[in-house]
Amino acid sequence: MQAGYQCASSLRPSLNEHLFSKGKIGDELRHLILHIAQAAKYVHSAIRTTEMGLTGTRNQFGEKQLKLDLVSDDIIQQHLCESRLVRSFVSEEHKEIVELAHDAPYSVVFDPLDGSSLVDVNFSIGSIFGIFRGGSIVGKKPEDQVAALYTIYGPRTLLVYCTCNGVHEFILNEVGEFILLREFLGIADGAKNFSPGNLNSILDDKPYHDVLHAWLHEGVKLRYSGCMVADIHHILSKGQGVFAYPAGSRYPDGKLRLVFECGPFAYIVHHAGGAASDGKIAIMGKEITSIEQTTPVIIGSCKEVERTCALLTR
Ligand code: P6P
Repeated sequence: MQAGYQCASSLRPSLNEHLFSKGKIGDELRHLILHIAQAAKYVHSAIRTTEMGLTGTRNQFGEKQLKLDLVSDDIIQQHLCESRLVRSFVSEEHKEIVELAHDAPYSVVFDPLDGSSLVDVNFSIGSIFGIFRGGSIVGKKPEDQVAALYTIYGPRTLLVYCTCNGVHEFILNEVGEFILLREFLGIADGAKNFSPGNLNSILDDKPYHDVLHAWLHEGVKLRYSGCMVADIHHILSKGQGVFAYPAGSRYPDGKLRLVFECGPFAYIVHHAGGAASDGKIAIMGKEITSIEQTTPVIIGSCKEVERTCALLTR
């Protein structure tokens, strides 16, 4: 079947069809994304069936691990391995890079269940993925990703992917298929919503205090859930907004992870017409020096990101 063939149907196209006809990628990357989507279906199920509670262990960031964190991590690992397309992966739940098939074409970075501590209050949580060509990701930059995607497990389970030809949103339907909901999501230059992370740092960070003051004075509405996936999805879904998690005394280098959180979202937001910065440089161009690297992040509507960074660095 020639690549230009379009399936003429009134039904919403499947993720596979959309990747094939609009993803502008090869079969191997398309199959890898489909394996990740398949893993997300099992994570969706695990959230509803896995016993709550802690494992008694901690991840590389010293955070207590929930049983669901490890179950989700195992599910994703298995699907990456079964794809035979992954040379190595880096998971937020592992201290080291895990080598799989040495001659495989891609490396994958992922946070298996971002915001998992919110599962007991039934808030939306999500999984975040970045895909690089080749081997080790240390020395690379988020702009070197060939794809990034996330899934959000809320009242509806959604998947959003980007492969450099726009940002596209899918919903998991009642028969377990991801079908297209909206394509070519865009982010306006100005923000009407703000998500202020690391809020306690305004006590010792006057510039951040001034940023908050400006947003409140201008009537910009607060939207903050405590899960980065949900808060960034809010920006992509509403087409505007700004999310900030600056550094502070508690997190001198920022709290959020460059590899597993900020890098994939910088790639997605960039391709939706938004921007992501650490306050000084674009996250897309920030070199990965270690898998544990954290970074301050201001991400969303590009004019608002620009203004916020200017105010924060005064
Ligand atoms: P705080 C979740 O633990 C997370 O990594 C992100 O998803 C979220 O944006 C942030 O931390 C929330 O941090 O300090 O508000 O609990």
